[in-house]
Amino acid sequence: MRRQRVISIFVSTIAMLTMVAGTLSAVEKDYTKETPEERTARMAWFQDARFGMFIHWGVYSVPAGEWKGKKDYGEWFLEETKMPVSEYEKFAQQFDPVKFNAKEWARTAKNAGMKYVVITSKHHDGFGMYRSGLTDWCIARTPFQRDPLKELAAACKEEGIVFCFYHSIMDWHHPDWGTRRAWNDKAPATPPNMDRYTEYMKGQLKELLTGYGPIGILWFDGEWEDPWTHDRGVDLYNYVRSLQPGIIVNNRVGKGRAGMGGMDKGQGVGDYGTPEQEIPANGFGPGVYWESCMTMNGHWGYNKNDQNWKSAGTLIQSLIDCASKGGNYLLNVGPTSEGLIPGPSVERLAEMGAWMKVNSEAIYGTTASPFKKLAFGKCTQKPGRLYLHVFEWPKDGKLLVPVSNKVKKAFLLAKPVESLALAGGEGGGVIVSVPAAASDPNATVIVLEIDGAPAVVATAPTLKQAADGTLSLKAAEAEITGGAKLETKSGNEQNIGFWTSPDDSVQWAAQLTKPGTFDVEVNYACDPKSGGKYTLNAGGQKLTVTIAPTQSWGDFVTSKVGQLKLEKAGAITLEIKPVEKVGEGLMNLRAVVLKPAP
Ligand code: FHN
Repeated sequence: MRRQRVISIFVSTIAMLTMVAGTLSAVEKDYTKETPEERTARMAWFQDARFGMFIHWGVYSVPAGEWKGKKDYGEWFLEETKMPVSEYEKFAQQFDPVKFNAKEWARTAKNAGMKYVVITSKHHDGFGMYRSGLTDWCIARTPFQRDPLKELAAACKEEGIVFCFYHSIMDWHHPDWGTRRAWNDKAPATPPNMDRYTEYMKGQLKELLTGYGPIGILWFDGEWEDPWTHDRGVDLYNYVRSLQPGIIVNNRVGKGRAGMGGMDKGQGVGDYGTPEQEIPANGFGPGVYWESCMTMNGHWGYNKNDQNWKSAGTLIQSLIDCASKGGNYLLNVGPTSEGLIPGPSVERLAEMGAWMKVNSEAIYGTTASPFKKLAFGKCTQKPGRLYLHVFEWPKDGKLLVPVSNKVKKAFLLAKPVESLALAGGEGGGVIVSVPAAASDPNATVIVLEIDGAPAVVATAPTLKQAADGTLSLKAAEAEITGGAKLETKSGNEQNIGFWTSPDDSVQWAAQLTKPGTFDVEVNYACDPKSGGKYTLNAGGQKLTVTIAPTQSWGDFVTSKVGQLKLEKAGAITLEIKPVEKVGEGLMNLRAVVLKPAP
């Protein structure tokens, strides 16, 4: 008997020492040092998923964006009203989402074709959207005596959706956050203490990462203020990974993010880039992970007056655009204080789901397009298959695809049994004969089954002069190099913006059949405090243009900037390059038009 007791004490001691050693090594391990193979394996589900739901939900949904006559608030309500924190806290007593139905939310995401959900566990206002044991500034202070994150975690699990948290590093409510707000009347007289704050934040993250099951992504935000440092970011990255080693952490855990462009400016920490409210002009090649997060209207948090909803077509084409560049699309909903996802959001998600029901094969598990630019739309690919997402349906029923591969079969993804006729394109490429009308006005997918890796060929430019000799070059038809970006504004008008560096440039490749002398007109907008100079080059000639600012970034005018003598027919490239920038950026460019000079 005595011998058995000794053995069982010995075994349990070994077990306890192993567990402690394991925990210590987990906390001390530098997870940033994983092998490329380990990283690829950990990122695999994210790379394949391509499409997620962002949820910004908090007590800021009680005022619903409106306060004392102003109607443009969202989740930054406390910061923008600068109301005393003690006043803001009263919204918690009014937050009672009696209509919240986690299963409904999870089904809405699933039916839209979304593979993961990222919900705010804590936004900048510091309010915990779960029952925290570390503060009563959380759901426990509301009449809603349940835990919405626990319910949503369970519902997502049931629907096979990866559950993820958004957690703000910056905390306007906590007295120890380094940049304390003057209106934080609940803070003590003692100065903030970032070490104490970091321990508090780690404590809440431990609650979230040990109490809500496997978490796919820790989506940090609010890293930009000075009290947060790169070193704190590395430490937090390792802490989070020590709790769930397989978790993915975005690049806002540290200080490496290059503004709203979202990508790492070098030596950052975190697993992927986070462009916000924009889609990069080009992808970043294999092994560089990124995800564009965007709103459906103009707000992240619920704003009852904001009815400026993007169309379902715009949302579908944004998803395709991200996938065609090897990135993910994280599309936001801002639920009400009653616990409902706004109707217009639900409608658009249902339309996206109907498109995904037919075409998800062309999104999930695909990699970036082999083409720099396609005149008719975008492309995604899998080994042996090109998925052509056609936005502009060819009027002549002929789709020119610039590949020289042997095409074994071409078909509409919506009608895989009907093969489409193929022919060789003049000057290379393959011509696919397509039905008279697109089967989906938002985007119709044509599949090319090809032998081997895509062999891209240069083909004759598709931009051509009109019958009167006018050559119109639109923003969406440009090939963009550097950080400049194509933006879709309300009314689906598109312009190229974010020209902030000399490396940013745009080019149009066009076919000139009617040479001559042309007046060059530019349709652009430029904030009064911005602008600068650019060169416009074509046919060996160069115009240097000084920008005359307009009323605002949204005030577009057409200005004649000079003349070009293009005396040779054939392919031409027109390029615009910044020479010097004043203020925020060069301009928002909608179009360049070459009109035959009188
Ligand atoms: O300040 C936040 C904002 O409220 C929102 O959460 C977005 C979404 O990513 N991120 C920050 C702004 O860049």
